[in-house]
Amino acid sequence: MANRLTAINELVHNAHALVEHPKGILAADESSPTLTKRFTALGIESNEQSRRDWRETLVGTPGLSALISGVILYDETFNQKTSASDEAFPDYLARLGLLCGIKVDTGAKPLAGTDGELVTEGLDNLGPRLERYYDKGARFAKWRAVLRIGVGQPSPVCIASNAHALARYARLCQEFGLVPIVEPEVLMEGTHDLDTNAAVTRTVLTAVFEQLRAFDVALTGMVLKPSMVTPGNAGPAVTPEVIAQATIACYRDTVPASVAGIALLSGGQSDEAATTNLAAMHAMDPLPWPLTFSFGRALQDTPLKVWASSGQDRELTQASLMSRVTDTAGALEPRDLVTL
Ligand code: 5MM
Repeated sequence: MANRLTAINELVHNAHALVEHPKGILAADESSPTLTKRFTALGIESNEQSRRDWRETLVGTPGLSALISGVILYDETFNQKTSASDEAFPDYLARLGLLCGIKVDTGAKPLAGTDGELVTEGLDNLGPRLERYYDKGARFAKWRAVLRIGVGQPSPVCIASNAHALARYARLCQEFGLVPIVEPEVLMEGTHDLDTNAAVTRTVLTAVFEQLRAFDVALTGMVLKPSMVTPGNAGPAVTPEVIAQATIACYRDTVPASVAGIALLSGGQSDEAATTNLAAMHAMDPLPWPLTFSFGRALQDTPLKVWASSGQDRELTQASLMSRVTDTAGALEPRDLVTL
């Protein structure tokens, strides 16, 4: 890095580029076991080549960079070359006008002292890994913490452990020139109601920002990737407007206006629900931060079915992805931010 000022300028520039209207982020960083599960459910064989072909098809979608700012890759893909042009994926993304992201956590593991709760690991040796990723073309990174709602859960120790790890990761990313995407996901599995999720999400985000401040993370050079405030998937259903109000109220109270932006995850919601909820949030302008999407399943599930049912037809699959991306980006209204 030339000096700290140059580094901060680049971070802030890239962080804002990630959430610049009308773009969002494509999360294609499923670990191999997760992608294998998704492939197997649709009868697709999962191996290094088939996973490479799937990711190459997605990112090679013509016109993608008009609506997608960046793509989050998994380490396997990051180190692969494209079959068509024999380019390293980070170089391929750069040529297509897409920022290259990399998932750097090593997964959620059992947290000792809790009743089956999880803490995300990956801090060991993270600095040298980030340096290598930056040198090979990554410009942002992602770390996902998962918090389950249940009786007495998430526990204070689970929240504190994950918030601490997210902040350590974020600070290290910024030291190595990568924009950290900070992802504390409150899972939607369960019978809980909306208010329960709202209370948990509020507590989690408060803890995360306390830790980010403790580590002096530059908020202008990071993107928050939270879950929407919804009832549990087996809980009492509410309208998109109620979800939007609860979500935005929660973020207003906990997310400083100085973050570069918020890029929501879809969390296993249907394509339609994720997009409708995002649109309902945008109807609540003015908002203090750019608000966009960083969806995995809500962008990929439909194209993956097309990929499977069409005998891996590239054009049909890309048309399906482009349709999902267009619908989702269509939920983002160009609006003035709140003037503070
Ligand atoms: C795309 O999947 C990401 C990696 O998941 P695993 O580590 O479980 O394999 C995941 O972090 C994803 O980026 C987020 O969950 C957002 O994706 P969704 O599908 O919730 O929008």
